[in-house]
Amino acid sequence: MAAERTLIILKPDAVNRGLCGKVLARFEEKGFKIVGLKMMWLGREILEKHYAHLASKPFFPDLVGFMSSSPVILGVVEGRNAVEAVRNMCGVTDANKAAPGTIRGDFALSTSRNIIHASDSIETAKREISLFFKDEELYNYELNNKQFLYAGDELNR
Ligand code: FUP
Repeated sequence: MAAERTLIILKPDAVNRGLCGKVLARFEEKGFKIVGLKMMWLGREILEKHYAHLASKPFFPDLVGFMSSSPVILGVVEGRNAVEAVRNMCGVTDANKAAPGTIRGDFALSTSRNIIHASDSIETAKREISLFFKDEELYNYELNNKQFLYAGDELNR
């Protein structure tokens, strides 16, 4: 199986509202493997790189201010179709419109205080993971439950 990896950031609202455990549990319960996890207090410089594509948006100053207002938890999640599946688990950007059952739909009301960031493509995931994690902070290990998570044909491609 060509397992994908994707970056998640549990934003300051998740940390300050005490929701990080619940959010991480969803990825574990789904069957994804956490291959990197750490807390960081992000500064303006790294946030301006991470959100470079949004630099011209009117909400950009608030976004950077919010994301640097407290420590965040960064994770790398691995599994089949991880990029798309994790995005689907997060729900749409405006948490008020996010479907019940999604992380944003269940835990937030706002377009900006929306609990979690997740990479939006395989290319973006590679760039974002390398922005926040050194190679030695990511772990290759086997979960002994693969045959209960994936069918044989899914394991072999
Ligand atoms: P998403 O991929 O769902 O995180 O959404 P975007 O990349 O479009 O936006 C990134 C972040 O910018 C959002 F998570 C929150 C912030 N944002 C706002 O604050 N206001 C907006 O209108 C849109 C995005």
